[in-house]
Amino acid sequence: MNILVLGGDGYLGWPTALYLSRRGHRVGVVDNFARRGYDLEMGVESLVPIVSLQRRVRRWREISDLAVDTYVGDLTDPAFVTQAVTSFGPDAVVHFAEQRSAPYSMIDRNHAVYSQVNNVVGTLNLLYAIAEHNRDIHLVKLGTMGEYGTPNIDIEEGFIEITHRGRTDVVPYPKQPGSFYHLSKVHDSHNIMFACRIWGIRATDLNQGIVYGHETEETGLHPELATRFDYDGVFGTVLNRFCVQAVTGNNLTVYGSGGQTRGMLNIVDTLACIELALEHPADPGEFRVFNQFTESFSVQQMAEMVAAEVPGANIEHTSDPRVEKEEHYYRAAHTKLLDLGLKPHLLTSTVLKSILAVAEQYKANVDTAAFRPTVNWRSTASELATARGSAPRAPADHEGDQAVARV
Ligand code: NAD
Ligand code: USQ
Repeated sequence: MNILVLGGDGYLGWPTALYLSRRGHRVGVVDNFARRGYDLEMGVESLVPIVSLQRRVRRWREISDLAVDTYVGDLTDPAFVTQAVTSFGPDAVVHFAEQRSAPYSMIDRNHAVYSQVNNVVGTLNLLYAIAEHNRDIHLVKLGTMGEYGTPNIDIEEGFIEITHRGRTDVVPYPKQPGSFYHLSKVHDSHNIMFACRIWGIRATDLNQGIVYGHETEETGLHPELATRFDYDGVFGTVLNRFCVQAVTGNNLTVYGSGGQTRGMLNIVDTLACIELALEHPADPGEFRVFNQFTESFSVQQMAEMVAAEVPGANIEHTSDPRVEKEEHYYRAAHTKLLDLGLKPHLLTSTVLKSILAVAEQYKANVDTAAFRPTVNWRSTASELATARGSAPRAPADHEGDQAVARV
């Protein structure tokens, strides 16, 4: 297949691009380097050093003899999106290219507006480009389990059958997300579902849980193929953060009581799920939803699992900077990808040891000040807003790349 990977310079997009390239697909990568810009804005860096996209792509070609096309630009620019889609001619588009941090979206008004415009407008431009260029393109879009929130009933995969006053219908599962970022994914889902209905587009919305881990078969082939590893209080996700905190002798920061329960998956399963969705495309006009996670754990359980691997590691309960339920019911369906053949890589002690080993290898790069949670949901302007100003910026240039489009 010809597969265009949007957000292909990011944590998940880059390993996905390599994985698909190695499996014989023709791969193109789209990115505007906004993620690298957030690092500059926040004053943090990936724990594991990453080289520029162009250098990554050159290194991949040397190692594999496989080419990856690159398109540097911003999805909120409709002309760029149309040009990338028409010139690459994809059979499928895998769309990772969004601002993905809940805390970042909650810094202040400008960051909330930026996150929603970036994500919703980018996706809308993509839907138009697909509708105008080729309605047969299969859109595989990264959503989030956080779209559902934590209702007091079982979570279904996208849709729920409801009987109301004697009549029955199947409707989108109610959404109660917990940040302006998570809300952007809900808005995307509605727009994609509508586009499928009116234009006959085929789309798979992957409501993914929290991803952990770092290395994949392909990224492990050379240090210049490494993907990013975030551990800071804004972009670091919980399990990866706990691993870095543990190996650096810092407390594992459980927010509140730690009863917050989330669907989790290994980064290698993200790649497998994308491949399964691509190999079994949605039908024309179909909007389908897969819940993409393999296990669920409470934050407290994850902290205890990590602490058990690192002698002397200490768990600290801080007050929760977010507005979320600290204790709640959680049972979410996730059978559709298993039915397609997913073989989960579960969170064993061996897997934890491998993430801890990455953290150990690069611990000299850790800025311990970055662990601190700096964004509070209850406030309309966090300390980051006043300390850093509020206009997110993409870096202007990366090793001679074309200038990136506006952010
Ligand atoms: P990431 O921030 O590392 O990667 C996203 C990439 O998209 C970045 O390289 C960024 O520069 C690019 N991008 C953002 N806006 C863009 C725009 N307007 N135009 C072009 N490129 C743009 O994030 P990630 O962790 O790889 O996540 C990828 C996707 O998966 C996101 O949509 C995220 O919401 C979703 N997701 C991630 C996780 C997780 O745990 N990491 C879990 C569930 C869902
Ligand atoms: N948490 C702690 N301590 C920490 C960090 C986080 O207790 O040091 C808690 C948070 O309060 C939250 C949970 O851990 O209850 C998860 O937080 P997170 O930052 O790991 O994940 P989240 O903000 O939900 O976002 C991440 C990705 C996002 C994706 C989402 C999937 O950044 O892109 O959409 O996971 S899901 O959670 O299923 O919505």
